[in-house]
Amino acid sequence: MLRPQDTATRERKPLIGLWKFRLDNAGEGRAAEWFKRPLPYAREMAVSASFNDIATDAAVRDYFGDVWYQTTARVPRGWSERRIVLHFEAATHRATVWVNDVEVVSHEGGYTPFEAEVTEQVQPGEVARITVVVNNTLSFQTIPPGVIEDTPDGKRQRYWHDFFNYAGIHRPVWLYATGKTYLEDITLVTGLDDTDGSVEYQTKASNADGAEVRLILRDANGAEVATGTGSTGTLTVANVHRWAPSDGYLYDLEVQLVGEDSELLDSYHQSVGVRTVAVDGTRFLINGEPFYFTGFGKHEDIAVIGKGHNDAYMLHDFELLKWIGANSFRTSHYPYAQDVLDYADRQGIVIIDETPAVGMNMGLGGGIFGAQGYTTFSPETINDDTRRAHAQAIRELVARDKNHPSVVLWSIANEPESDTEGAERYFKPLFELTRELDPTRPVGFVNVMLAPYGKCRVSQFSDVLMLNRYYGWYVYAGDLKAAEMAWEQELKGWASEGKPIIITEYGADTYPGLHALPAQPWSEEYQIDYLDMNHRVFDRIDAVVGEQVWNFADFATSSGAMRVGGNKKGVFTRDRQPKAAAHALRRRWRKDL
Ligand code: GCB
Repeated sequence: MLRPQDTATRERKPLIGLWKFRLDNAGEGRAAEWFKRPLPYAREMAVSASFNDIATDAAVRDYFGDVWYQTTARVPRGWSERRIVLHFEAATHRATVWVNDVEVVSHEGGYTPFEAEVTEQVQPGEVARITVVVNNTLSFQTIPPGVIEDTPDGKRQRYWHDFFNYAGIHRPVWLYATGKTYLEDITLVTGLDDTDGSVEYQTKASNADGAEVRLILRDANGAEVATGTGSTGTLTVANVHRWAPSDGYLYDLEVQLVGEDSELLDSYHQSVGVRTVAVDGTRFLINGEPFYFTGFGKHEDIAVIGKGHNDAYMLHDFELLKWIGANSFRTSHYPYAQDVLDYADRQGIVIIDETPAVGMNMGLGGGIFGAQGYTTFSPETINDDTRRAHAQAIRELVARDKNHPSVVLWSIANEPESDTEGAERYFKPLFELTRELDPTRPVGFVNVMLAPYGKCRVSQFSDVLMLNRYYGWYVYAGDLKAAEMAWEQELKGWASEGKPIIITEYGADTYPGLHALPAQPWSEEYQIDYLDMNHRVFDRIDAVVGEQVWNFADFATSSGAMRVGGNKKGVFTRDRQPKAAAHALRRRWRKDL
């Protein structure tokens, strides 16, 4: 699926702004066919934003079930004879869409795009009614998983991931038009041969019998550097300007479908960063050169708008990454908005791209999330149906992000149970699937402290070991000396596996403004000492090729005794002001200062 674009043959119309909205507490909307008329008793809701924090009411914030969105859009008059498509960049966690009275699409999974052709349902020049029922309920068969529990006070949604279950239409919606002959997909693989670059392409088109595929590759100044024809092939770029960390140089590949009479039937612009990625022993190579990841696990998390994408915040976050000397981040714990990936491409920021498979671990967080009382992998809990949903989440992530040069590594899950036979059985085919979908990038998953070196049965499938460790926080809190010894011992074990290791999480909750001398947990001083201790350990182990602090910024979680107004492990506050540790990290990471 190609993201909507304005080109010589395509036009799009954003459907963002205020939509009609209502909760469906009684679950009556589908049977009552609310899509057939103006949404009854609706309030207004911002699209794109999570709905949870807009109102002042816990009943809205903590709501789970169906919520309804509705808008009307006038279809541009000029779109007669065009193929018209309604496109959602995401609806969390699932949605069904009607255009006027007709159901046009349903989609499962909260962080990847979906669309439906609606040519037959709309009239150019006329107004169309678009109704969406979004459902944010999590079950053992969803990614991420959750469960609805009965309590004396009614039903409650529980889940095992440590971030708030923001939901709604929190990414843009588009109506767009193409010709009847159109490009469906483009897949690129780039390579390097000394000073030459190569761009291997594969295109897919629809209703394109008799049409020719033509390709024009232009450099950043718009100068043509290579051309080609045919639906698959390879372009060569002499003296290529490589895409590299902190040098987000992009070429523009225009793919055209041209008719017999030279008529331009479709045109799509795909940016291309020419680079290679490889694992060699314990080294992680970008363009053949060892790369050391510095940066963070992040979240899409902003006051009031929740997981809504916001360009201003995105730009500011990247400014902070640059300021602090971060060259990378992980899209913990779900695929981020496509604008973020596009911007990372342009900025030369390196991405570990993660699926929404988080919270698949019933052994975790007894003290944080309450006693679990479930078995992780079992016919009643995470089972074959869950794995099918997980496989689909991987397929959609790779399909969406395969052409981003910034994406160098797939993370197919965060901290699942991984020390049992059930885990091994569950994950083996998912690794195989990911490699089949994308043979060009390394694949891994993020290992949890409960499956330490010697116990994990899933790491055998990973090309890169990604470890989340909280020595000095969840264990040995306040005793950094003991933490340092235990951590180094475990890490040496992992290093003996001969794979590159990225520490994808290490962090300490820190209440901004809390000071303690000598340092104590939760103080700004302790966060610095904690990070220093970790860095001493990493610097002693060659196989460590990256450090990503948890977290870039404080973020919202479900409430609980372990969380003070959310998770406070941010190096920046939720409104993006630095804690003292930000300055310390900057001194470590900014080699130019
Ligand atoms: C983890 C999780 C992350 C949590 C973090 C924490 O291991 O991967 O989602 O937020 O720990 O702060 O406990």
